[in-house]
Amino acid sequence: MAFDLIGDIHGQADKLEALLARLGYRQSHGLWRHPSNIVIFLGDFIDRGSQQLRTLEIARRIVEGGAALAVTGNHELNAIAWATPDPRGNGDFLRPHFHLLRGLKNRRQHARFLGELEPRPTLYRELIGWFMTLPLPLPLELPGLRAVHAC
Ligand SMILES: [Mn+2]
Repeated sequence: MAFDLIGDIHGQADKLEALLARLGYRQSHGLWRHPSNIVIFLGDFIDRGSQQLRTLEIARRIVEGGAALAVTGNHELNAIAWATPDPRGNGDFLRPHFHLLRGLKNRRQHARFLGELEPRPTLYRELIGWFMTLPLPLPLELPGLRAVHAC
């Protein structure tokens, strides 16, 4: 078995599908598969691009179908922290929304994801939950291969 390593998709679903096709993956029943290879997603599925949800649908289906592994990127980690209330009870979140300087910067960086998912709170929670099932930005250890998102 060989691995195809794909990192930093950042909401570019069309480019992801074009890349998979070019690498010899074929889509059937909404799931991309390769006759011999599997994908290792190196994190940063989200933010920046205009196809946040579609990117996650494609990637998640491949991972859950057993044809890919994935590690978390710093953008997924940020998304988890953005969605998690600060346990110190200061009314803010682990990744601050309201901090005078960092709040705006944090929202701007996450704006494409929030733009697609904030109007869909159930799906939003579900996707944050999926991020939490991925290995954190720690190495994914495989025989002869260690995969990690640089962050
Ligand atoms: Mn990154």
